[in-house]
Amino acid sequence: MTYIAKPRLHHPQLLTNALGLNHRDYEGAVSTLCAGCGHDSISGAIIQACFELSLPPHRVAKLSGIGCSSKTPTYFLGASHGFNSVHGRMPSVLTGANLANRDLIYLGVSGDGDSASIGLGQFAHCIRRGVDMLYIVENNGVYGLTKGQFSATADKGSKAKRGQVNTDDPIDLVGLALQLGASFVARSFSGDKTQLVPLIRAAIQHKGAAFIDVVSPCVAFNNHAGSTKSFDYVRAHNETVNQLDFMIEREAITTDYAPGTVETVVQHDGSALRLRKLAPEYDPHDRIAAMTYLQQRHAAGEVVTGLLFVEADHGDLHAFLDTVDTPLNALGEAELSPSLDLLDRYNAAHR
Ligand SMILES: Cc1ncc(C[n+]2csc(CCOP(=O)(O)OP(=O)(O)O)c2C)c(N)n1
Ligand code: SF4
Ligand SMILES: [Mg+2]
Repeated sequence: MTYIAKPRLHHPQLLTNALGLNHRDYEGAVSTLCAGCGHDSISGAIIQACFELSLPPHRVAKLSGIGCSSKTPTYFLGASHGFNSVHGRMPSVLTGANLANRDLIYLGVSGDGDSASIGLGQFAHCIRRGVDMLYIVENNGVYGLTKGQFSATADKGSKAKRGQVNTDDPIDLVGLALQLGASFVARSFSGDKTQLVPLIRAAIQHKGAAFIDVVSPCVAFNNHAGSTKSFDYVRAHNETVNQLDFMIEREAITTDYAPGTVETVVQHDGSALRLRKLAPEYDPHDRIAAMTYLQQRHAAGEVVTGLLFVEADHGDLHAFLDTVDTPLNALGEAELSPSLDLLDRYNAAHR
């Protein structure tokens, strides 16, 4: 239960990271989600990624909307800043927080209903503005919290638990994120932590709008035959275009790969993405080709996963607005109040 804190006791020899913290230091309260819910696996992947990156928990701000998915920030990073906003409104709250304090690491957690239905406009503007964040959608194709109605990401022709057929075309948030200018776009599966953890690590280190759509089966309402968001369907139709290894600057690149199958992408902070190409024709630097490829594979019933697009030096909202390096919330009266002389000269320049 959310109100029951986890006992602080742990094995004295738990692995510690560069900050001397162990895995438990990145956990949150006990989850109240259904046993087997994909969202809990994503929380586990976030905990693992933040532990491996040695992130100081107090430097992270986690924000969400409303839904089972949006409840999950309570279950990880218990020592971080958290804000559970209104349904579909997480992106504007996150944008405001990021503008006020550019020094925190922003993690937006949302659901397919939260982002593709009521919050679609908010999602779109946050992505196109290039807010520096990792935006995760835990995508189960239904409104889990309100008992399993189809959401806007449910595939046309897919079946609800009681047999109704969805007649609407789906919204593909990955396709939208690509079209709207996100500079890091990936899709993964809650049942594949080997793929998901490095993607989360790389996306957190990425400067700019990073988006990961994680297919995350709802075991209560959308895990039956006829669903395209079930564990069985995704396992059978997963087409992984590449496999990612992610190294922060201080880590040595140790993995050996056959030449020609691997590409290294260096990000602005010196961290390196090593991409092992599984679909040699797939180019994660070509935004338009990526959109075409995704649509073609979707039409064939495949779920394309991996790092789908990356532009390491795209920049972020603060770069576009040319804001000062000091977080706005740390500016004092002296910086915020121009002298009379400066004000006169500024006004004169506009006459
Ligand atoms: C303004 C408003 N409208 C409707 C609701 C009811 N509501 C709560 S959660 C939800 C859908 C959540 O779906 P999703 O974001 O996919 O999360 P999931 O539970 O599937 O993880 C809805 C419609 C609400 N809380 N607020
Ligand atoms: S209703 Fe579905 S999404 Fe919500 S906790 Fe249960 S399995 Fe997860
Ligand atoms: Mg949902």
